[in-house]
Amino acid sequence: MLRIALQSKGRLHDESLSLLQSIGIRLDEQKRTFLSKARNFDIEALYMRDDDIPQLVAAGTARLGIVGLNEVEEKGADVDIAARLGFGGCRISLAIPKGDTYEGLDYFNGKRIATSYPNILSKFLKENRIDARIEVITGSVEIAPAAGISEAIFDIVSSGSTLVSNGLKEVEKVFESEAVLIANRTLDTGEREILDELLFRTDSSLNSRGKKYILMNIPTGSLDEAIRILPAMRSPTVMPLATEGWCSLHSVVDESSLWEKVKLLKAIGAEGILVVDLDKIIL
Ligand code: PRT
Ligand code: ZN
Repeated sequence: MLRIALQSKGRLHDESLSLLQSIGIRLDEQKRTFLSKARNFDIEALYMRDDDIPQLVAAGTARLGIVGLNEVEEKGADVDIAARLGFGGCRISLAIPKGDTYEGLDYFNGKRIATSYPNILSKFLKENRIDARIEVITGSVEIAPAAGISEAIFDIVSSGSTLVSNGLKEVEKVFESEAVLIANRTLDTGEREILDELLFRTDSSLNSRGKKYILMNIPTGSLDEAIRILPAMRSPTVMPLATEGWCSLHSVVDESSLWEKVKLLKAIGAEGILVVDLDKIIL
């Protein structure tokens, strides 16, 4: 039984559970207490505050964990980053009052900077030879300048709207983060096998993000051109239709270029175009 630490509530909770669910691991939501066993996989979930997850995994109390890379870095936890999970994306940035002129890092010399990430910040300041004072506060860092606690802040930014509504502007992006799957460094062979299975399934789920399956009927004469428009993983699947001079073409396409490709395909005679959601891509 491999124990995985998940955030008990908060921004990463729902997506961590839906990722596990999407790879066939069902944790009983109703029975979600401190510890819950998966019904169909050799895993049990331990629900914790995200701050505690890196150390728990480093110490081995949980063998795996899902947490923001920012927490792993801040805690300096000695764990393996087994996979980047593509959700919980954010950055930790330096921000200052929006009316201030900013010409570079020199701005911060002699200033106070409020943050909940003192370790990441002090490393950055040291590397850049900036002499600033770090004011550690947990929560509502964005109000520190207005409250006279500091002149600047170093905090998580996602859309940027929290900064704007507090009269601040982002001036340096210091650390890029997303949710990661972390692993204890001393997994035994059995634990490693479970992790490998998890990674294999996670990959297939992540591979299908932002992709659609597309199929259409196309005049045989336009086939070469259609294949140029739609490069597939190996090559598109082509099947003859009962109607002479026509075939069916199947491929996978990035959602971001879907409509542009549909337009090109229609222009060369594609008909009956179907676009289907993809759940997994197993390479
Ligand atoms: O209770 P627990 O300790 O477990 O949770 P928490 O309150 O410490 O963390 P939580 O749930 O807020 O965030 C968990 C993780 O989500 C973080 O460690 C990041 O890895 C990731 N994440 C992604 C974010 C954001 N986006 C985010 N926008 N964490 C926090 N924010 C906050 C930020 O602190 C700021 O107040 O959102 C605000 C900024 O958002 P924008 O969109 O206005 O820029
Ligand atoms: Zn936290």
